[in-house]
Amino acid sequence: DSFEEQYYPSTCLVMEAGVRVLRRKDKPFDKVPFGRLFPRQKLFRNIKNIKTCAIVSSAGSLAGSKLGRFIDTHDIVMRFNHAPTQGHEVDVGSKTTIRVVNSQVVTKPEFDFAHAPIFRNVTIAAWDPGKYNGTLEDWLTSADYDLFSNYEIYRRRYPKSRAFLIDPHSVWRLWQTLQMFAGNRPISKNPPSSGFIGLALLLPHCPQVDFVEYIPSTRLNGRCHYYSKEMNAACTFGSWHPLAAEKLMTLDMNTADDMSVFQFGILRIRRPDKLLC
Ligand code: NCC
Repeated sequence: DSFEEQYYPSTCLVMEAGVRVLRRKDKPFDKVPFGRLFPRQKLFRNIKNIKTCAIVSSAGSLAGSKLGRFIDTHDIVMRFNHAPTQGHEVDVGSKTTIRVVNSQVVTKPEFDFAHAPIFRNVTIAAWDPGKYNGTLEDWLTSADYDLFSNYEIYRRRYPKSRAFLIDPHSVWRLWQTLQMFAGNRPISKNPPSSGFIGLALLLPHCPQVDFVEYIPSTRLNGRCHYYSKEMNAACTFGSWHPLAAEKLMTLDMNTADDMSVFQFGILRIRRPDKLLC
């Protein structure tokens, strides 16, 4: 077989993982009180008008990037967990459309998920991996962090909010996609990071995604986050999440040139044509 015939685009693989949010009709949530609180709306408004999206990683090397204005030009801006914009606008912008948050952030008191202004007036997509091969019934009692109670509090408090839960099965399908891409190198049996989950969630809704400072640029400074002084290279290269595999696969999807990726810190990923996949 020629290389041409064997090659199947990574973007197609990621789209096929089908990372999705849970809906009211999904069993067993149709019978669970907080399941009736899932928003009826679509994840994104006016999807036909969405042309460009930015995903802002929380990497330390965003500090000093001055990418804020560029980030804010996108129709949709995705951020993660409690990553702030206030005080960092020049580097990371000020617009936020959606936050992908892990279940620790929903649960741990220090993040104050149900009250903190940072989680208001933005779309929320919360995730928790549960057990690999677990059923959704199992997940209700065996989530890594019991995100359901705070989710329910949040939804009751803000009934007009757009807060969704990500289907944990789709998170593990994404993990399988990563393992497929990595071939015979075993990746860690932990879920992908919020960054990669966010990319897979967003790509089907967006023709062009600019992922900022996910592949580390030459600004790489050893800091974990742009918003804290903590030094930890594992945040960038991975220890618990299969982060290196995620980043290799994402680099495989990139269409921007090296100047853009490694000097500016911007990867560009185009949604594949349906005929291609
Ligand atoms: O650090 P975190 O991630 O919130 O970062 C969000 C996403 O940005 C990308 N990233 C981050 C730092 C860095 N140097 N390089 C990067 O590429 C990653 O894609 C990452 O997903 C998470 O994925 O949810 C994570 O959350 C934190 C933590 O729970 C929250 O920040 C709340 O404090 C996890 N850290 C710990 O549990 C200690 C982290 O492993 C994953």
